[in-house]
Amino acid sequence: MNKTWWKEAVVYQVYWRSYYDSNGDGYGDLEGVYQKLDYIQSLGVDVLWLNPCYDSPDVDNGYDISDYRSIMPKAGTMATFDKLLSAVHDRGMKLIMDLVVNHTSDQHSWFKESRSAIDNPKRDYYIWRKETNNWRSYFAPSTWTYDDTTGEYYFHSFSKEQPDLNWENEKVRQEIYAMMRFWLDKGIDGFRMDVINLLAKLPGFPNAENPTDISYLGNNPGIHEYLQEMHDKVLKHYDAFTVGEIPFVSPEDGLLYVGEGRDELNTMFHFEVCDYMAHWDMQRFKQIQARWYEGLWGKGWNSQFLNNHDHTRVVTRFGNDAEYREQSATCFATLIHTLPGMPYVYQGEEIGMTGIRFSSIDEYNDISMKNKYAEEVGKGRDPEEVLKELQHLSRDNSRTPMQWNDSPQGGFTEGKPWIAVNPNYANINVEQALSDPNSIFYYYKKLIELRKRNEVTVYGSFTTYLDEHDQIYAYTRTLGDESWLVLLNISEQHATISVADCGVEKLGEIVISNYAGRNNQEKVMELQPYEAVVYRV
Ligand code: TEU
Repeated sequence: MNKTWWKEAVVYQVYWRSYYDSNGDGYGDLEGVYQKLDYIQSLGVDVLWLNPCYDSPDVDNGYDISDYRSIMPKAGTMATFDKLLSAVHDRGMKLIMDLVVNHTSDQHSWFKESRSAIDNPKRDYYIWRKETNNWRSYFAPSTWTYDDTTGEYYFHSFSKEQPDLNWENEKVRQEIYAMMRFWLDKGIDGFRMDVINLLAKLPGFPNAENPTDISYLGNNPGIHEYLQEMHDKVLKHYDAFTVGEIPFVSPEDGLLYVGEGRDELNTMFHFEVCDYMAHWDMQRFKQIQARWYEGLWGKGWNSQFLNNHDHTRVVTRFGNDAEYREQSATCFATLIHTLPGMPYVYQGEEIGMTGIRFSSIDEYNDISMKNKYAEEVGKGRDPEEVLKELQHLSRDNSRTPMQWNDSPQGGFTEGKPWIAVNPNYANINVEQALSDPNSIFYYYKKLIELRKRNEVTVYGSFTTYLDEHDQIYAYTRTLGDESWLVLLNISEQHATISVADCGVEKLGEIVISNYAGRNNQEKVMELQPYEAVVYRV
């Protein structure tokens, strides 16, 4: 298997607007990220993924870009960006940017020109039609919005403020490739590519049999030609790492995007867990991991993550953010850092930050949730019932500000935060974590160190045991004569297992564990709630 730097890397995702506010305007900013680089570096991560900070009206928190080559004022200036990039490199880390090229903001100059007249030279930078179809968008009941000026509809996979670019237009592709070179020439180390499999549209926009299954938005004919052209015109000329955000994809299709030799992307995120598993389901998770290992191992590279800026924090969604918060946080961390694929740490995950429940829709910011709430209440449904229904998976669950200490606003800002700080900041914060040698932070730090010192967690084969067990996830990673056994009790109940059922005769040294007192002499083990233990065997 080809060894590369990015296969051995751990990525830390920085949602800058919620990271640290350096100027008291209530928003995190790039200067704030710069000031926290020593903290980030101390975790041992290799790559920072910076969510979009390009100029934007901020309808979708930066995923509606109005100028790809300037920095959003609330984030800072290009000079600050350059300072941040240089400081990341000085610390031996890399920085990847979010590439959002399926759509722009409706305030982008391209769209303003395109919508101004039927015969405007930039008209077909976007997708215009006289009639619509029955497709839903991610953030609206229809993918079409009527534009009075020219009496036609334009297409948007997300909100009406995010018109899709027309990738069939070569001029559009050239504009995007030039923009990518602009950022790569500044020295960034690659891109996280936003819904990159949506670039190609289903020819003719036929009505869908089931419009609520929006998978018609992705993986359409032409997508691989676009990505191979992007690789040929841009990526192959740089040492650029790429990870594609790829919803609606199977392992077989995924291989078409990340297969070695396909000359498209290096790695990907699939969403079989985060988009379709609202709560923890061990059997389903095991089956997903088995299919993706079977589909990609030795041929392409996968990612491992359980939360990000779009998905509720792992301890709240899949673990236990009360009695077993620390145990479930470290149990899931062990899972993510020992499964095959590249681990992603979402800011705050390393200190066990939790999701929130705001009591009013007015406290939420997420356009996806607010649009859905308006749509459902607009049907006459009880607002309280709709709010309760949407809270669990609201994207704002993971967007509350980073909790630095127990001072007002968790030390995030001296001003009024753009979104409320989780009230539990007084006891869940970085300062507390750094002062406690047994904190979640130091457990993450140790996991990341272990990955750096032991290639078995990166390149080792993956064999599972106790497959029918609903609480225990047991698997080995093996590379040459080095083999690790990972035992995870992903449940609130105790679970008793026999070591012999895990394919090993004798346990070796304990590599890492989240409970004290475990030894390697046991033949039968009673694992505690959310206990994680890794042995050399
Ligand atoms: O997200 C794509 C998207 O719609 C996700 O929310 C989806 O539920 C899943 O995570 C991928 O299937 C990207 C960005 O991450 C998100 O923040 C943006 O709002 C969206 O694209 C539009 O750019």
